[in-house]
Amino acid sequence: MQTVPFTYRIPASGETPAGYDRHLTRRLSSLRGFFQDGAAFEKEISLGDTLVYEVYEINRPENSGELQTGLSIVHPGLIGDEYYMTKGHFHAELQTAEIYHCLQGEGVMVMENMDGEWAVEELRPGVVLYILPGWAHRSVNTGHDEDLITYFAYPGHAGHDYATIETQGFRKIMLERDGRPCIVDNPRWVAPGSR
Ligand code: S6P
Ligand code: ZN
Repeated sequence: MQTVPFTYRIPASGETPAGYDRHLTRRLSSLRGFFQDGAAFEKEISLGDTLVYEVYEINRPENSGELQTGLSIVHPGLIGDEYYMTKGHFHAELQTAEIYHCLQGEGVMVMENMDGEWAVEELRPGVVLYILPGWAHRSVNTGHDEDLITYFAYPGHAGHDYATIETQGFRKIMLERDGRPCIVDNPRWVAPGSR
């Protein structure tokens, strides 16, 4: 890990990210149960364990004086009529914010908090999204051919709570209707406490 100030690069369009410490890949097999249409998911995975999204991270200590930063790349695709997306999470240290800067592609961030509020914000190149503390977030690629690429930064000690979203889902999901992205109530959403 670096012990003096350092630089790294946001790759030019089409370039493979270089100089990052970690490269995480999320394939269909790691997303079983996340999409609405189970039959479409099984059909798709029978054709191959497709790469859905990737994360390139800079490795920093997990303390509040540090920042965790990197790139998130969601590939284009659909499972049934639901767009490729990240798992989504709350931060384990709930009251921590996050910044996303959209670099390429078309997408949205689906968000909600523990008070029942939700929000969906468009991600387009140049847009900076400030996610308030306490809001779960999931990026969704609503484009048809292009990767959705974002640069993120969040407090070093934030950590991740994936279990809450894995159990209850997000209140809203993004489906394609007549070729366009639509925000739809999640029919499988489970109210906290009713499990
Ligand atoms: C981490 C930050 C991103 C996501 C990445 C993948 O706090 O929000 O780096 O980790 O976009 O999403 P997920 O939900 O699989 O972590
Ligand atoms: Zn996050």
